[in-house]
Amino acid sequence: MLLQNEDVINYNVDWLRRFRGNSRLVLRPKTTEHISKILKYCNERRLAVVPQGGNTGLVGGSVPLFDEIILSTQLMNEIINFDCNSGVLTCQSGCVLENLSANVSEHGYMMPLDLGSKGSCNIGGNISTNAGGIRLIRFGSLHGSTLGLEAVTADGSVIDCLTSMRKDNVGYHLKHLFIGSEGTLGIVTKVSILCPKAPSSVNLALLGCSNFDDVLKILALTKSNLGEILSAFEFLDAVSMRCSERYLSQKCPIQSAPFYVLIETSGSNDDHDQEKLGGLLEAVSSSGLIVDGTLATDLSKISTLWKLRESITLGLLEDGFCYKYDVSLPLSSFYDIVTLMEDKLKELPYLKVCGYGHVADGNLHFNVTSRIYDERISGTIEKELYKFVASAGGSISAEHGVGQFKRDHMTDVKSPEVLSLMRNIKSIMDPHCILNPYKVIP
Ligand code: FAD
Ligand code: S2G
Ligand code: ZN
Repeated sequence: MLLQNEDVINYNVDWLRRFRGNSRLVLRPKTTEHISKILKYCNERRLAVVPQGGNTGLVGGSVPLFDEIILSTQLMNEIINFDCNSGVLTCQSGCVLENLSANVSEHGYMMPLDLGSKGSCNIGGNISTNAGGIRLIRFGSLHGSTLGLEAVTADGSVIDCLTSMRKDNVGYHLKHLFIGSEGTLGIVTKVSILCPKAPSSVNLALLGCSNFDDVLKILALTKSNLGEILSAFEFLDAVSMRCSERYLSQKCPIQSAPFYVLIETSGSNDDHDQEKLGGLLEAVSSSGLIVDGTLATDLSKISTLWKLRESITLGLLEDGFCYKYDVSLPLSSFYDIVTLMEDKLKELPYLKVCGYGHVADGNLHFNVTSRIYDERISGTIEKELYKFVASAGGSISAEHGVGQFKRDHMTDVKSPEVLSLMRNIKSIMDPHCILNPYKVIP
């Protein structure tokens, strides 16, 4: 469709309002065949294409830089099959994650990932970014739960790696090329995902701690005490919690603390799970690791507590501009970057510095906000943060990908041999570089 003004923004600007393209053309195919024909046509004429799912990506990967054609999977939202015996869901890539969750839960199953963007993100986008989310600690990454997929490469070839089998050791495992490649190697059109049975018993504890070391001690006790029933372990600092409270106009139900931890259990026996969780809560409070805590056992209270974690992202945007960094760090220096950056930024007009995220995965979401974009703030963060991550042996992108935002840091973190192999793979699969140009590969 040719974009009228009000649509231009929706498709050309990323979710953070940080990156803006200038495309006047969005194509919204419904089938694999449509995509195959579109890409064949574009490839022959060297027309660049940006694949777009829910446009909730946070590294500018889903929007054009110039006038690349936007290929939206919005209309590819058909559920092809759900096998109630195996829990394998087969669907088109434009299905919205939340709709898939609702669908599989009717059969007593759940999706193996849960993100705050579930209301808009597509499963094709999740796979293309190898999205993590709050349940990675329990269900692993999409490289494991994606059994197969179908994708279309730049010349229009349909690569059928779709399977509902858990084991398929025949030839190269090509699906992994498309998982996390952010639309630069092909457009994912269908996926088959292994869904776990939905738990009959869910509990969520919210604990307040006086320092980050206690968060780590609670994490260690949680892993040894809860074992297989642990399904999420998230942390947020006081600034993040206040930000969510303000956004939601909802008070945190426990007394203020410098740090908070959310611990979720998912199992099949309430008594067993609550006994284990009770043992853990007893252990952490008798060791003086918490200042306060509350336990939610009914779904509505559980959802209210999760909202405090999920609303941070939206709350931060209310400040104006959000400098968002998603990094992996060793737990030994995990939160140091927040205190370091507070000091480095103290002379500049920042509003907030905060840290939250999937601490059990070693994944920190570091954010700074200011009224308007300030190059001095961005420059200070870029200079200090990447140096800190490199010196700590971390990763400059834990789950959000590279997109255009982190592309120019690739030469700092990937060896010339790794980058050259990436370029060779790209040149075989997309020799005319029409797929999501200017992203991921510097
Ligand atoms: P888009 O943003 O549309 O695209 C993302 C990338 O994938 C782009 O490079 C695009 O070109 C490519 N792409 C999209 N569809 C296809 C396709 N079919 N074939 C090939 N390439 C494709 N991310 C996490 O990992 N964990 C979180 O916990 C998390 N929480 C979030 C919370 C909020 C409030 C928001 C706004 C975002 C969050 N994200 C999180 C980031 C984002 O939601 C994920 O990266 C998500 O996977 C993007 O899906 P999407 O459909 O919106 O993809
Ligand atoms: C999360 C979402 C985006 C952000 O909340 O887990 O992945 O960094 C993030 O706020
Ligand atoms: Zn996250």
